[in-house]
Amino acid sequence: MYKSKIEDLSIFGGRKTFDLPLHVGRPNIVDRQQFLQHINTILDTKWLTNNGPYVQNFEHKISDITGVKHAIAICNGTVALEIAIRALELTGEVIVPSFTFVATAHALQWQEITPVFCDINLDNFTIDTQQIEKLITPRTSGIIGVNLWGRNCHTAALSELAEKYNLKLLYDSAHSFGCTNEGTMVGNFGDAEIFSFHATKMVNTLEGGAIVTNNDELAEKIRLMRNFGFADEDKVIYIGTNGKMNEISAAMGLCSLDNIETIINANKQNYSLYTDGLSDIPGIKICEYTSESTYPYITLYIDHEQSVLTRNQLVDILQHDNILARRYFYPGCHNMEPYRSYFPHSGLLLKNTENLIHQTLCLPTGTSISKNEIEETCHLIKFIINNAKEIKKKLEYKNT
Ligand code: T4K
Repeated sequence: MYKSKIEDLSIFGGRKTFDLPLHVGRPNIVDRQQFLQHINTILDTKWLTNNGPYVQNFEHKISDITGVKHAIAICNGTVALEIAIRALELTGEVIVPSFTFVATAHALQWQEITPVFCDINLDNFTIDTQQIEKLITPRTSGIIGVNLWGRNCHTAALSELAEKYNLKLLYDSAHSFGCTNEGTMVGNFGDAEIFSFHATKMVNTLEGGAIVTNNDELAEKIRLMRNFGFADEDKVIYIGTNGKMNEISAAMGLCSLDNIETIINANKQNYSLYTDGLSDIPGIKICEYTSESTYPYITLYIDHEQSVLTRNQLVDILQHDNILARRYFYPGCHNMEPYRSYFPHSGLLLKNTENLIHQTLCLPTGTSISKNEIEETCHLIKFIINNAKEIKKKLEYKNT
């Protein structure tokens, strides 16, 4: 039911637009029957984990789709980052954007490597290649580029920098499985890349991730590190961890991959509905994708001066109406602990990040949101912004 007066907004006591919450990151569950059959097979064969047939099959499919020589399935994206960082022998300092999920920074700090936060480009929210050079010190051992929200880093410039300064180059492509970069599948860049297959990702394995690389030696090392460093039954040759993916996760991943076109098409259709529904709203811009992306996130950019309401006020109003918009990636890694205490002034170098953390929000997409729900969401946002001055006053009054 469309709202016609501001008292209809749930934040002011009106009925919620949706009875059940609409989530950002609702899992794509595409073929329940196939998944249940796989679970039965796994239980019958009694092979649950430790590089079982489903994991191997999943890895082959990842390699086939991305065209990367080696795909190593891992229990989640964070551990994938941790293993890749260790296998690449990163030490000292690594340059990384602050505008990312905190796992990117934590995977370094967890191994006592200092994440040195770099600003981002405003064209596509990826690491600012102009700033990197200023952050390099004798302790710098690598760069982690984050392909944020399915948008590509400036890979040519990053490769040039890595080569010039003899740095390792790793990509956090947690959001970018299935995307291409100037015609090449994401996964083929840098020394290695990682994907996340968490429940909230376009392709999901419940919890899961992968490291992909075209480097034979590195791949072998990563495989061993994923399994405690065992080279043979009783022979450990590296420090390792337990980074293995289990068979049920891999089965879920295979179901996702079998239906990847359906998921991408749903994302594209949602993006086009949002683009139509949110056009011509003052101060609201939907962040654009090129056709190289899988359109995994719907991100809005809010220009406070034009929209009158702040991003936080808009998120608050939407959440009351059961549209659980998210403030990804607020407040930026540099404003989270322990980084905030370690480097209290790092924000001074992060001008674009400091602005963006107050200006973006993500809306629901994927296979579980309907055309009707998107249209109602867009209509609600339009209604809110069209009545922004009055709403702002009422919010101020409510908070006094
Ligand atoms: N690098 C980057 C750039 C990343 O974005 C991430 C993870 C990583 C590395 C690390 O990869 P993983 O170790 O996670 O594989 C979520 C995800 O947990 C996280 O995977 C993701 N990025 C991040 C962007 O978002 P939260 O803390 O926002 O999750 P949560 O629990 O609030 O869930 C998000 C929404 O999804 C909620 O509204 C509820 C809904 N949801 C969630 C789950 C798990 C469901 O409807 N069903 C579910 O099963 O981090």
